[in-house]
Amino acid sequence: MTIDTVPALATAYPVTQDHVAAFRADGFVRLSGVASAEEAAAYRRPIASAVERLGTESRPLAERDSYGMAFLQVMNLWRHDPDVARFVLAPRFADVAARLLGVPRVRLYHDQALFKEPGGGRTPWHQDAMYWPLDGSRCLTMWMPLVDITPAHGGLAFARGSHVDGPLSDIGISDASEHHFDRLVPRRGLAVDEPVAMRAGDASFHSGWTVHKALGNTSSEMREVMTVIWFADGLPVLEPANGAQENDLTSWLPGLAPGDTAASPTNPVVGDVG
Ligand SMILES: O=C(O)CCC(=O)C(=O)O
Repeated sequence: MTIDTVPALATAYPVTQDHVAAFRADGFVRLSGVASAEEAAAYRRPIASAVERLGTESRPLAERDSYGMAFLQVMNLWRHDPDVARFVLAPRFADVAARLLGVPRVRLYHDQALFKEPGGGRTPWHQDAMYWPLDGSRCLTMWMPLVDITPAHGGLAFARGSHVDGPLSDIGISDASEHHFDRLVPRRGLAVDEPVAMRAGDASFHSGWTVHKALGNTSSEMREVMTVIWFADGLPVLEPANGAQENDLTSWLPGLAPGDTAASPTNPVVGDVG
């Protein structure tokens, strides 16, 4: 497939005041039809083929730990495939991200495909920003299935309002994080927004500190999901608070140090919709 055959994704998605209010209050929002069925279908092939080409996991599910069983995780696809780059750098998606954050512009942090295999395990409760040397309240993730999914494919659940107090643990995605948040969520009186059926091209957007998890995939089909993470333009790089953040600094903000503006060549500004 050549670069001209994938759709541009350059028109605006109609983000409403209610979407913004929900994102700010709950820490996430679910939006229908961010990409049309045709647009999602056009990108499914290059993304799935990049996952196939670039993925490194070869162990059977039974030989993996909880993290490894949760998904085939392939990052930075946009740097390897021009068609996937059109998706990751799409003005429409970045414009939604900027509107939800309430900022003029966002920069790309990184992308990752999260394909949950049939029989793949749950994704334990966690907060993404625990991995990021950035102000997590100014970062967000788009999670978009490229195929129609039901909760049984491994839908995403959110703890509503869990983003407001920033970091609630320093535990990475693991059985320990699941255990920690399984106790913390009810103790804080947070409601769990259960997974919903989604059409290819629907998407959820969640804030960096929102506690979330995904169900295991009990279906017989691959859950093909693509994610993109952005942050508000102008953020400073923070002193890494743990080893995961040190790794992220090297991987996703190359050449930068704490105190620098987070704007390496791999963090382009995105978002000018037509
Ligand atoms: O797709 C999953 O299973 C988990 C997704 C997730 O944690 C994320 O996108 O931040």
